[in-house]
Amino acid sequence: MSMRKIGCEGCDNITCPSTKEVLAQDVAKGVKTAFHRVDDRGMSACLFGSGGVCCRNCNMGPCQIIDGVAEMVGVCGATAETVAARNFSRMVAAGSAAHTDHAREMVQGFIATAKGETEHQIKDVAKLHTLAKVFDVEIEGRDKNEIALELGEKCLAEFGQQSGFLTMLKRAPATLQAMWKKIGVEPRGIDREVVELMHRTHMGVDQEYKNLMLQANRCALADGWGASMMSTELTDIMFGTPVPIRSIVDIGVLQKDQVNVTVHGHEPLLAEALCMAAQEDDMLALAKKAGAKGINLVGVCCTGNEILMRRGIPVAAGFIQQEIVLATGAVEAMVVDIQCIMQSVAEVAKSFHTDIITTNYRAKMEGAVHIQFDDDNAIISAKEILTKAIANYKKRGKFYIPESKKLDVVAGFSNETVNYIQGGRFRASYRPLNDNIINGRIRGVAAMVGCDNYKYSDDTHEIIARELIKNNVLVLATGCSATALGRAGLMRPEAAQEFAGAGLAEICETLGTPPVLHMGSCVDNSRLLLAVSQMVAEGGLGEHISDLPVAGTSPIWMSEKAVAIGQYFVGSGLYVIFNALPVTGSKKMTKYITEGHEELSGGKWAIEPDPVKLAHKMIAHIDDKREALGINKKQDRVLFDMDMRRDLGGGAVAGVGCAGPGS
Ligand code: NFS
Repeated sequence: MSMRKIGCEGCDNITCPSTKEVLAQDVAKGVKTAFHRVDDRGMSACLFGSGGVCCRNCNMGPCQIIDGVAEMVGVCGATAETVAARNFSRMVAAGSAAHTDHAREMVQGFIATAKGETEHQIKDVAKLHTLAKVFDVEIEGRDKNEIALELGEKCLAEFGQQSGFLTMLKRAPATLQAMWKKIGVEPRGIDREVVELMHRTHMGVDQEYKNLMLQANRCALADGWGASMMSTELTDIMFGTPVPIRSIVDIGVLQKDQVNVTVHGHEPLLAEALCMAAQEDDMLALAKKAGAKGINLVGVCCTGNEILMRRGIPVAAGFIQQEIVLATGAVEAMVVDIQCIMQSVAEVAKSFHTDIITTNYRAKMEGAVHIQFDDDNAIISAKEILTKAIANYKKRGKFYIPESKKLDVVAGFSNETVNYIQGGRFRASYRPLNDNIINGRIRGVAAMVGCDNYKYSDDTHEIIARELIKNNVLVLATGCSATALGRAGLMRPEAAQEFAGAGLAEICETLGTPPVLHMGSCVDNSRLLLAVSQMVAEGGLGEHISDLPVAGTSPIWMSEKAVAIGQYFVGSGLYVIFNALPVTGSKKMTKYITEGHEELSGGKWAIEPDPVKLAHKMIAHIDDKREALGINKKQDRVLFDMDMRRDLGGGAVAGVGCAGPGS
């Protein structure tokens, strides 16, 4: 195969074979990607912006602040720490707002479903009952739709609630709830906390950085324990709680003889409707009439993760591959809704027969076709979108689809599944995980979340995850991090034997799981909050989330949502490490979030740009926590006999092919 030189320095950040292969083809010749634009910008990042000390919040500036230089405060007198805290807080507010608006749509879709106004159904009745109890909704003698309607309305009310506190805070350990109460950061209502944080960052309002950070905490907690958790839970109830499922993550999942439709964005209402419509006879007949063998729906970004987790639909691309997937020339339509969609996809699509179809009134784009997705007529909307894609099939010109690398992933590790595989249906629990952390086979747990970013090598997630699992740290992954780790082959059960340390490999072999567990999309980071809460409740690993040998990272983040997620993890007691944070222009603010914050919630931030060092800082944190718990003793390697295996698996050695928690 003749390879065209991709030819940009940013392209040095590409290690993914499929990405390289596509960009090297003639068909991709005219395509400019963000990798190229990182180069073309030809200037290094502004130091004030990177340090978080450029203030644009009023028209006396912009003011660029130099920490410690008396003349270089803002015109209003704002200091480096005030400006850094304001900018950081605005990122938390924007990230939380994004999750909030997504969650509101899901709750409204859930209510409409309960009323019978959509084509969807209440699928997971056991989970409906569990959540109904959390919200004090009566379940005895009531129809599932009746319960769902009351639950949905109670959830919706929490967006506009003005006082009291969010219901799902009570799912946190009592110790954490007490801490939140003591420092006054229990979120009262979801929208209220975003609005108040925006208000407090306005010129001349909250000028005490630590006080401002309290509200940043409250806002982020409203996201994690409110909006995101509601979204995950109600989506599971409506579309099914994920169970282990095999699929593929690679650009090579595009099909040469089918109508390829990529669904990109975040809200699964659209994606689910497309999945249903793509299987209907009239759509398949239309595709055949156009000369195609079928309709191949594949995912991009977090929507991809949603339909991978619940339906096993392959993921074609993570965030940094959204242009690459179009550069194959083999995509008839890229259907997008909200968030993480680069404006450049419309430009890339111009080189091909591809339509970019926007579907949400909130998120339009020049050069795209807009077909408004209507929840109440979801299948009709979905069919209109697919009809447009099918019509493009005949216009397809030269294209190139890389050979699929056929690296399977096993996804679907919801909390319910993790409970189930550890103990079967009758003894489902986190006990085996806690026990194996205590006995040292598993050193600790790492959460890997969030984005990819063109500025850094695309194998960063893989480097970190390999280092962690080699050192017996179990990895829980979500979002584009999960996609990258799937692409790297770390979500196959066999990866445990190939790459994990002996203790972790033994546990994975016993349970039949990969060493990296896919827990879903970015809103599904709320699953991680419940996982750590359950680890505390199970006992033996301390009384606080902050006692657990657990660490989190979003190592090459790009979205403000990642900052909101990081902050709700920190506000819940976790250690969270990013490669960079725009606060370093202020010494006080940096010290506060990396040290002082620990006094508030037990959690703190850390910053480390080098991926291997970052992994080792996570491991060092895990070891510190093990030491404090008195469990950091070296264990002799023990070979499991059958009795021990039975004990570990709660009597059932449940493989990933199990029917799952809801069965
Ligand atoms: Ni989350 Fe990052 Fe976007 Fe999903 Fe991907 S870029 S913060 S992982 S798709 S939201």
